Amino acid sequence: MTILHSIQPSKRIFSGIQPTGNLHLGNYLGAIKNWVNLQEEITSIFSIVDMHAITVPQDPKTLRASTHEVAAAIIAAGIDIQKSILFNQSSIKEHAELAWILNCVCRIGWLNRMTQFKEKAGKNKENATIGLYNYPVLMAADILLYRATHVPVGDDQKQHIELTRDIASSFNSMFTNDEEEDFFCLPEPQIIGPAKRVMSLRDGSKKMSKSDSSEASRINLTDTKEEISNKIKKAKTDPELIPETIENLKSRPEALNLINIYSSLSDQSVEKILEEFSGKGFSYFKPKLIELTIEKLGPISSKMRYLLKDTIEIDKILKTGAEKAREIAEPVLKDVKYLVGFI
Ligand code: AQP
Repeated sequence: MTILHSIQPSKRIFSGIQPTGNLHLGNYLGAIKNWVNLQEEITSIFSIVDMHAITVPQDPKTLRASTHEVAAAIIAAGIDIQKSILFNQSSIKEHAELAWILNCVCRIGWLNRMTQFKEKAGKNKENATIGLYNYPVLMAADILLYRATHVPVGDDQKQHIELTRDIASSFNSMFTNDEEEDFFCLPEPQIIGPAKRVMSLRDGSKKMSKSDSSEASRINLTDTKEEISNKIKKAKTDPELIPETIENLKSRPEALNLINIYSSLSDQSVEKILEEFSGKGFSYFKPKLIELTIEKLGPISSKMRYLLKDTIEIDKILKTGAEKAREIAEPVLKDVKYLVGFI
């Protein structure tokens, strides 16, 4: 009988976000907005994943500033640091230690299938960092280090959660005896709401992304009213009217994207939005979307600006969060090391 130090909770939420520049509407609707709702159910762990950020070159000064900005954005969007744990990944060394062990479980063939690496490395694959290739193993370590059961993410991260499940399952069969319970549970992705994948405002076939060279492609959480208004006014649409059913939007990605954004921001179903706007053109719809986006993002960006006036306080919040996270992470890593055979 193996004596272990950590306990598998019946439910535990973990998710992360990279401090790689301005957070955008996709990060907010695909991830943070859902985190805010989920924290009401159970203590959740949210990490600013700075170790993931350095998989592509970062200016150290900018990385530090972005870490503060992302922390401020998460708190401003409604994460309650009394209820949830918020910390930056690099302050818990166990992430890197577990990632190494999982590197020795994960197969090269599994990593070769990851589409995010192919997209981010592009044609210059030979010149990409090993960290960028290895990113999904570190992500698996982030999740499994807390024996998390649920991972709220945008649709783009689904493949990485599937890989995490494969790694967890493989670890269990390599290191847990038949008569013992599996050590890692297989975490479930939680991909919630109509804005699972918010698309670029300039091209409905590309996801809204921090690294898109076009500023007009995304709405940042820090955008002014004027910027939000201009970007939505210029957002690509088509000359057709808004239809009655979602089926009729399937071949109109830009139109569908704006309807999904409206639906998610207003917390109403897409059906309800179509009922309200069907038969109208985008010249009618866009001003309504502008008004709603400003109403929802305005308070977040003003609170963010307020919080950023005191970065020492933000550092304190992250440090307290790291202490709480470490209490969970240390015994899990201790167990993993034991199971693997380290003394
Ligand atoms: N467009 C999106 N729609 C819905 N969800 C999204 N997420 C990101 N983009 C969208 C979700 O936001 C969370 C944090 O993402 P991240 O910052 O860790 O990484 P990312 O997916 O690499 O974000 P970007 O903006 O696309 O960054 P770059 O341009 O650097 O690659 C995740 O839950 C993600 O699903």
